[in-house]
Amino acid sequence: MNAAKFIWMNGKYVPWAEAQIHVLSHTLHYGNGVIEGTKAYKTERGYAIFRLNEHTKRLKESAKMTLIDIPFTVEEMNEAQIDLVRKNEFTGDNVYIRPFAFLGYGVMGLYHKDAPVETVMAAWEWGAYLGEEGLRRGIRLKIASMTRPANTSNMGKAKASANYLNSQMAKFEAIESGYDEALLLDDQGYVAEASGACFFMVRDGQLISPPNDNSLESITQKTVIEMAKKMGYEVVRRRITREEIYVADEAFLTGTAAEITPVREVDARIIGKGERGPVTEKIQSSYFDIVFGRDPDYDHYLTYI
Ligand code: PPE
Repeated sequence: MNAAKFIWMNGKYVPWAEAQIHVLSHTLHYGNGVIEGTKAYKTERGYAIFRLNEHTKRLKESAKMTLIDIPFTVEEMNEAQIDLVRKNEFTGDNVYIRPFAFLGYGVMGLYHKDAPVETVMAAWEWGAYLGEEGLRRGIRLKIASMTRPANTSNMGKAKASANYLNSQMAKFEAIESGYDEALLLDDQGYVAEASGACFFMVRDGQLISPPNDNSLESITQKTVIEMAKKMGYEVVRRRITREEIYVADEAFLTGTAAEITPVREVDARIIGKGERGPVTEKIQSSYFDIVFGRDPDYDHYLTYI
């Protein structure tokens, strides 16, 4: 990864190499931690963080869901992220911000109430999540053999570290099988989400994305829905089964890191013409216009540094 200069830990700036923790930190053993993934883009007016407040609010909400009491307000954490991007003196187009909270050292055993809560904001330069070529040509997606955990046994709407074991296993299986990314179904067999992004398909000019019944409430998905409607597309939220995807005209993934990544193949079925489709291309280029500050209609989503 690309190291940066400073990491914000519990209100103080620490040099990158010194941002360390004890090996007996609670979260390292039992997995209860919460993360965010937020992006700052280099616009013509300097760096701007995309939908900062929504991301920070989601971190607070994830923590509430998993019973972690973050001792900072959303406003304080927003300020910390703005300051962090400034302090690190980045130069590239893409900066990824990873705010997170975890349980530190001092308590063993599952009951975590007395474990200290550590709050951290890190940021580094991170380019195309699924590759530059993936953004241009599209990626190959594999439906994972594991499903997302059912809502009766997990909290998929928390961006909780623990949820990423499932994502990791699915992603590994996809890559090992020669694909780029995994798509997970829910326990009923309907599309839930990709290992680290949400799913859209285009059929007969209509954009279809599953409801967030068993997925993160994705901020990029919400942005794409708003954009697509403004662009005149019909957007439908409904359940999707795997065979429908196989005959879709186009498909793409959305996420802070994945941005708008076209899907050109799913489980050995070529999607559309096997390249980035025309609707996907329009959505993708409009998204980049928004995050890079080229679309005044969405300026309210940008926090300039
Ligand atoms: N689902 C999952 C499971 C997920 O991890 C992400 C983001 C999304 C949907 C899309 O959410 P949003 O970013 O709000 O549109 N995944 C983050 C982590 C990626 C990583 O590998 O780390 C991200 O994109 O930042």
